[in-house]
Amino acid sequence: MQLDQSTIAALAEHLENAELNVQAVSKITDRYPDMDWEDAYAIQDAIRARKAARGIPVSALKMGLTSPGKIKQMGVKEPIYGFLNEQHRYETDSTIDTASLIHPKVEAEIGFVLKRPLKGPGCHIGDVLAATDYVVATVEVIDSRYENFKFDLKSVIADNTSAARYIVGDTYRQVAGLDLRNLGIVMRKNGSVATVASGAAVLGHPAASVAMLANMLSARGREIPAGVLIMTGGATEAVAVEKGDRVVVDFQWLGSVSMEFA
Ligand code: OOG
Ligand code: MG
Repeated sequence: MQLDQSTIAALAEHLENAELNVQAVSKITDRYPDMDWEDAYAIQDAIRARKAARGIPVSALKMGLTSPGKIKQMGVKEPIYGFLNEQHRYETDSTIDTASLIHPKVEAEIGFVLKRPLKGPGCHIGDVLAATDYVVATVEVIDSRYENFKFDLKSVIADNTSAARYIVGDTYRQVAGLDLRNLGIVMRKNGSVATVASGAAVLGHPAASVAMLANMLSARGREIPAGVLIMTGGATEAVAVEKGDRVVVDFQWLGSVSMEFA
């Protein structure tokens, strides 16, 4: 750790205020170039604690930067994790308030829910599939609190990995017999195809993203609890949206997720 506790608390407040005030800020590594990974996750944890203290529970865990599309778009190469809150969960066919977001983008993600907790290290795809209760189609709305959506890895980890909203489909499937690598995903914006992907875009197999999360959490003495939605990361590059847009994502045999930005 390079930062002291009061700096971590101040940066958490600064970034959460940027979210709550819908106001972009400059990336924090400009001011704290020596901050390290532990500092970055400590700031994220402090944001999580601020929300918990106001009675806002975590409802989903997320991985980010797990596909070639995302890595190429953002120019940052390593998978990262963050969290999502219950108040930011929407069901498919919902309307999202665009004015409460700075510069939103949408990402198609495969979601997992476990029937038992998963603890690393050494977790692999087989462990994840054996522990999975069901998979579900999801869309994440990301919204970096940084100006122009530009950041480095430490800044984006501290900013809770741009987490903002998520929309969950209504088709739940058990994994036995499913070929998640060959799950075709088609994202349409206002009727035109915006981007396409396959499940394999996410670290070769979306379950590998869940395994990686368990292994990353174990380094900090944590595990993935049962029953919590895990978003495995955008399978494609993220697509910018604005007021008036309608997005529909078809997940081949996993239903579709749609939303309108108002
Ligand atoms: C960071 C969050 C990435 C994903 O699914 O890859 C993410 C960002 O691109 O702003 O949520
Ligand atoms: Mg995402």
